Amino acid sequence: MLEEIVSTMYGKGLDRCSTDELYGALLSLVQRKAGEREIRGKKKKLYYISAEFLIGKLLSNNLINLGIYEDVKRELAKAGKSLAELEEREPEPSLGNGGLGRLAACFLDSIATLGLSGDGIGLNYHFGLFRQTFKKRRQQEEKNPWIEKPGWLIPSERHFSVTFGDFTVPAVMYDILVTGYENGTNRLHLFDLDSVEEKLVKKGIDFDKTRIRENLTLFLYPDDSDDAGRLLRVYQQYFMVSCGAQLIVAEAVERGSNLHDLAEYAAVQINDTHPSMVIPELIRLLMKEGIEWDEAVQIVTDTCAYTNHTILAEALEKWPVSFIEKVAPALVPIIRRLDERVKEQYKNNPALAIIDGENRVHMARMDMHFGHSVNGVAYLHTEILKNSELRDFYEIYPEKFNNKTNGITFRRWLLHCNPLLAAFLEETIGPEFRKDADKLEKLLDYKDDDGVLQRLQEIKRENKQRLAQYLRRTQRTDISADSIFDIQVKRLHEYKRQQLNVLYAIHKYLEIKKGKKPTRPITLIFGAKAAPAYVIARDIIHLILCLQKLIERDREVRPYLRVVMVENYNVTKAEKLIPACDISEQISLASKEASGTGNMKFMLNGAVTIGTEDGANVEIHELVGDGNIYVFGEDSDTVIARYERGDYCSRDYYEKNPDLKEAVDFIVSKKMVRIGNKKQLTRLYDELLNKDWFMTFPDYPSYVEAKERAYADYEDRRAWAQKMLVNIAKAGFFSSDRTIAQYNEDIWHL
Ligand code: 26Q
Repeated sequence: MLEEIVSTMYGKGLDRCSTDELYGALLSLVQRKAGEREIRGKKKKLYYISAEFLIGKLLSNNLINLGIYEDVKRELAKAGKSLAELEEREPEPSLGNGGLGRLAACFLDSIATLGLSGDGIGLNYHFGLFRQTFKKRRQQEEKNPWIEKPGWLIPSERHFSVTFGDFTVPAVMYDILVTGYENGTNRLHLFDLDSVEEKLVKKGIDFDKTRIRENLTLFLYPDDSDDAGRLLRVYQQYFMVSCGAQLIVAEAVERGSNLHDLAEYAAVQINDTHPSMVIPELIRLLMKEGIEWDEAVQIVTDTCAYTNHTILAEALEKWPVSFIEKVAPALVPIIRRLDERVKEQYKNNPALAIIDGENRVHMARMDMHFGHSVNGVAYLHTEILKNSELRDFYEIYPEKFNNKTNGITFRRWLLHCNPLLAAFLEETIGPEFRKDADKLEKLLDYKDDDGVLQRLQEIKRENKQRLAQYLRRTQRTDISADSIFDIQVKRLHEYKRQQLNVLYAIHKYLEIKKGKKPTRPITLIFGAKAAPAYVIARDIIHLILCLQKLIERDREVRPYLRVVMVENYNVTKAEKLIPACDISEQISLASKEASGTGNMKFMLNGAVTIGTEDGANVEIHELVGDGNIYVFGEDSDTVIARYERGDYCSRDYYEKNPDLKEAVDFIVSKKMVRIGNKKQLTRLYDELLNKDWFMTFPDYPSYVEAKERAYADYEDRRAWAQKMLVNIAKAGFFSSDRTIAQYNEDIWHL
């Protein structure tokens, strides 16, 4: 199959092609085969609008979904070529920050896999999210170019124009084909400007924030925590939704809509509040086509649905009216009119208003009033939205609220990233699990089968060895596959509590120094990017890197404990780390992690979770049972009540617990300050002692206890393998195919 392609493309044999030529040939093969399967001719279509699509590398995944992975691999091998080398050559598009963006990518895969008609709408960030490097034990940011020709982007025929306050720009659209697993193909539409000037980026990720025509799609905004460049972010958002709305309306008309019936032709899912301006923009477009106000509002409400991904108040977007006035003046009268309607209807509750007393537009409130569905992303998260965070809205619109527990695509997070496990599962329980994730439960029949338990351990060990090799090659760190791999990888945020894990590492270090050695060596692996302006997050990275160095240099401790921080954690690295994990760290402060999706990926690959009763951990716990997860810490009710009382004092815990005190004090010890930066370490120490907003200290004792228990249990290798088996067997629920089927059943009705 490839032989023919390279012969037409380059006029030579496979064996004589360069890596780039082979890659080009595979691109063209995939694009052709994927194009043949496009899902067309359905009346109603879903548009998943999102500022982020963290799609990861596409080649292998597409080969798997098209059912030609093995054939291609074999044909290449025959010519002495390796598919792995081509996989490595592919750049990773990093068009997302973390969970929300990766979820959008898993959803596109499942939508196509279920044969539903649904496209993604987003932006074509030229440099994506920053690439992380470590210098002097600190995070540095670099641009991350990923666009190449030939590549996955297909320029489209459609052109739009977007009018901002001071100028109008012509927009271009690129498409990436999204293949379903042995099913149809949809598209991810990424909008861009021809006038974007990559040379605007000088050092690192610095650029002139004011030159919108030239900078609009240079970078994905890396902050879910700070304020700089907010105006540019609003420009990005309006650009995205204006193009998206124009596309939605144009395609609906092409499919036969008269626009009065738009809701029968289009469903729009708003991924957090970043695309919320699509609501007033669609109203504007409908009114331009002659539809009256009341009807336009109703049509848009029937079309749009909103997903909430966070309960952190600071992440709920509120834009000053003046920003919108500057960026999208045409939307201001519409938003004001929507706001008047709300204020008229709910006179005595300012918490329901779209525009508040300080002239800020609350995007989520607009979504809840003028969308027909509001969903959280895990059972606990949705309960918290209904009962506390969005309670006022739940009271007026109980019928709009629903839960859709997140999921992950098993194509990428099992078949692709863990071929050994996938093959063994097929041998043991047959191939049905590939299409129907619930079939993984058949594995439970083998819970007492020594052969199966043995093989699960062998596969884990093999994956650990591969990871060790990879880290040796890429980061020059030597870790042993005989140690316990205890992994925490996710964005760096105080609520996710990497600092709690570090406190444990320090505790262990001090214990070893005092002569108490662990039964088996422990390798604590971290991976995390910090938002560039998030000072404390950067300090936590600094602390981890200092500790890593300290232990590397310590011949007494090094054989028993290692700390390794993986540079530039991204989808590609996740695919190598997750299959090699023994213990999955999911230790957010209860009530703060909406769902988590890494937790699901680890479970599916046979890691055992240590976690709080937060997000989807609650559902994992319920599925696997007490004996197959390590749960610790205060529950969400306790935490929420403590926030309400406002009486948390971290110093009290510090003073009452000598073990905790010793670990915290070590942050600013002579040893650490010699390796690290005193100012940064002290700032972090002070933050913990005087604030500790995410309450690591109350959970510290139970966390240490849970870790010790898990490490001790690990020594009963057979019993541990049974835990692995139960986790894998019960992971079926977390297939994004299930999640998407529920979205479709309850919200989209495609
Ligand atoms: C907001 C305003 C200004 C600039 C940036 C932002 C911003 C950017 C990204 C706000 C939020 C995000 C990302 C949020 C996110 O990733 N949330 C995660 O979503 C996952 C999928 O539902 C959940 O599993 C995680 O629990 C949740 O943290």
